[in-house]
Amino acid sequence: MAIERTLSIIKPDAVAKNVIGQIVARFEQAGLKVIAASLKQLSRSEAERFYAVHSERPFFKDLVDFMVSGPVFVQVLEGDNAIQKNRDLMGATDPKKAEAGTIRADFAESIDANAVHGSDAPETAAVEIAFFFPESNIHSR
Ligand code: RTP
Ligand code: MG
Repeated sequence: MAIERTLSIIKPDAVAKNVIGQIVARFEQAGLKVIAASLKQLSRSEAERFYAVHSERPFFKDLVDFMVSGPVFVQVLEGDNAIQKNRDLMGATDPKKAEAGTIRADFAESIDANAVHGSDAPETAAVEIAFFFPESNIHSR
């Protein structure tokens, strides 16, 4: 299996619930390593650019409002098959549909406040990682 990098965001709802550590522990238990991390308040412009792919969707304004509602914990995760592994740990976008034992099933309230973001493909992972972290702030180990 290929060693990959993916971008993870612990969203404002989960940061407010004080479960950063519980979520990071799931990544670590699954063999993913945190190789960059930052607690960060996104500006509106940053949230809009990060989710630009959704700019024409009806939920875009709610999504941006939510993403700037408090600090987020942004990380680069590295490991075998990291992109899919992270998506599997997260569970479905709508926590009501997320499998038991996934992060969204256990910590998310709604499709808007759904605890975590994870890159969905190698191309988006590369763009999303570069959006937040210069290579000099990433420490592979
Ligand atoms: P994410 O990008 O945050 O990791 O989530 P995802 O891939 O599972 O879902 P995506 O389709 O990329 O949607 C991005 C975020 O927009 C919100 N959303 N709301 N109300 C709705 O129908 C709706 N659909 C999506 C969610 O917060 C989702 O995480
Ligand atoms: Mg997505």
